[in-house]
Amino acid sequence: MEMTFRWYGANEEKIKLSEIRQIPGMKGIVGTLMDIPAGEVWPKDRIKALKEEIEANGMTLKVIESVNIHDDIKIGLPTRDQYIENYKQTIRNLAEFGIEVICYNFMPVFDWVKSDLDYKLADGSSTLAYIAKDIPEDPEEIIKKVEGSSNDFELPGWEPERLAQVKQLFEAYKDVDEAKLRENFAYFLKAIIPTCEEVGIKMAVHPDDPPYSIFGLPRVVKNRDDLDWICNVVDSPSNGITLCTGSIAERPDNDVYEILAEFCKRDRIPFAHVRNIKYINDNGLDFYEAPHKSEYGSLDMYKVLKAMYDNGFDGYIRPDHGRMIWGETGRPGYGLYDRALGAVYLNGLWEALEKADKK
Ligand SMILES: [Mn+2]
Repeated sequence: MEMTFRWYGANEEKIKLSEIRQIPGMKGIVGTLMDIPAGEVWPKDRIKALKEEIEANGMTLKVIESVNIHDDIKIGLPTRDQYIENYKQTIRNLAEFGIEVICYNFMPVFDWVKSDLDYKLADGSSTLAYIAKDIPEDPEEIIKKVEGSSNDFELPGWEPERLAQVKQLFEAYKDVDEAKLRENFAYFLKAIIPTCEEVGIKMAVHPDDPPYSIFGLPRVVKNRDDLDWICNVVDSPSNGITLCTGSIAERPDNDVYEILAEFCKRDRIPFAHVRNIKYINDNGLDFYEAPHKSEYGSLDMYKVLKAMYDNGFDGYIRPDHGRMIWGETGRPGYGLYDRALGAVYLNGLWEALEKADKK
């Protein structure tokens, strides 16, 4: 297990690499080139510069999150083949600089949806929350709402240029149901996985967030059977999962511990996002993102890490979102302090598991 921290790049962040390296046990950065539009090839000189900047701060760059998938691939337009070729070239370019894992998602239009990016907790901190009744029916309203509370940071997967065309985007997806989206997903994986095998990259799909349909959009990465389908459609160690405990558990009927155990055992989890969520309002939908420690949320973090440890997890892990604490302001979910606390706590649980095992 290697602990990592998501960082959006010097031009997109107020958090410095020199600060992240001071988190005890922090080994690597989960990096990205946020300004490169989906569908374009990531230039080698940019990847090289990013890697060197991170290594100069005593950490490694082994995981990229995300290389986004162009909508034409998800919709299945004839133009997809060129975008897939570009994606393959990005895979080759990343492999050349030692990248091992690429996290991505296969969700139409929105990468994630929350109703509230500044949900106040009793201790005075704020966090992200999903309250179903506060999700507007009109997708344009949710865009306004999210952009209005982003503290002027660009949010991952919410590129303003792309979402400015949201009506056209919905129109383009109108004939894409779950069966069609799955077919387009299989087409994409069949095209790129041989390249990944050739250069030693593992693709790791992030579960849908939330893991059910909203705004009438199809969802195909939402539960155990979807993950099983993905692993089987191209049966390769290069075709894996970013197991996000929060996203999977957003459906209480998803057994996150069982899912972790199964897919770790199958060696299909090269990367994990570990966070806690707290179910509220008893409707099976509403939750907020809790501090990582088990007692604050609905997930048992010891059980989460034990399911991973006992089933041979040897990939990269990162604390997922954090609250805003100690007066910090920044990109919602991605402050420094609470994620640092999460990383140290997860490292502590892991050390206990290792030492108990070796007794
Ligand atoms: Mn996640």
